[in-house]
Amino acid sequence: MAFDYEKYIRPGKLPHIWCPGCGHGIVLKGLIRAMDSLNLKKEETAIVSGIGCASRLPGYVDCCTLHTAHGRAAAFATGVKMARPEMNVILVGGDGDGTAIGGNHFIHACRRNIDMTYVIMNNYIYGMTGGQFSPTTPHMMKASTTPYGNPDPSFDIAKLAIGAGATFVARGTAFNASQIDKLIAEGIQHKGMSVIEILDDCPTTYGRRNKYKSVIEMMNRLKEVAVPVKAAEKMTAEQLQGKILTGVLFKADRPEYCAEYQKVIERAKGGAK
Ligand SMILES: Cc1ncc(C[n+]2csc(CCOP(=O)(O)OP(=O)(O)O)c2C)c(N)n1
Ligand code: SF4
Repeated sequence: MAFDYEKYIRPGKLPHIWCPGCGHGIVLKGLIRAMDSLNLKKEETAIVSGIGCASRLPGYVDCCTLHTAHGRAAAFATGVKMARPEMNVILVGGDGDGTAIGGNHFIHACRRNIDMTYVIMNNYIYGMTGGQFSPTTPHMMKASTTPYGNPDPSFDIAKLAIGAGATFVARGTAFNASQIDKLIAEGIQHKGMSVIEILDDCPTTYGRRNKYKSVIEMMNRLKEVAVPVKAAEKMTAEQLQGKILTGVLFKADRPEYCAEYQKVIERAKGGAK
């Protein structure tokens, strides 16, 4: 039987805003399948976002949702989790929202290892505002603000998250849709800060400008560059040149923030110094 997405969708919010071929819809469906596979209760699940095309995602999902200010998803989500630690807190947003204006909130949520799951849709661009370059725009690729090519080196979101202290870090692509739900579900089950980067595409402001002829061509690029971590172990440095690792990239055990905070509350109640 076909999967019933409708039970998780707010019909009144449709049609969605995304362009044909935008990868964000693939991520929305992956997130819904992940929620369903874990049997998450709608009233115990909060999806929090900032601003951008990717950040419109929570509006379509029938659970507790917060659409906040640009870059501030991690700050609002931290508040939700601290006030209601029993809730499943999922953040969603774009590379611009999460690693440019929201970069500071992102690294500190990772540092605290607070039990939340951050799904970052990396389409290399500020899609909503017309395609300005972001911290993940690849070197020398074009954006509206770098019409002759982007001279900046780009962030590796997964490495940034690991370096900042996240204890579950994974990467998938919009091409491999069936992997997205599994990575998100594993991230939600992990106790601590989980970051799942999904490479997806903005054909409208990035694809056209960089001379991709079609969405299919962009999808094929994702297919070609992605290498599962297990397969990468058997490849040489030369073979891995220009490839992007996918799957679970990092997993560690470290004290979780809400639990640590609770200990401080208990100590304060007991009058301990
Ligand atoms: C404080 C503030 N600055 C700038 C903006 C304009 N703005 C809206 S969305 C956006 C970029 C979103 O890019 P990204 O997070 O990568 O998501 P995408 O649209 O590509 O999915 C910007 C700069 C804003 N809304 N608020
Ligand atoms: S502008 Fe780009 S990111 Fe925004 S909906 Fe269109 S394709 Fe998606």
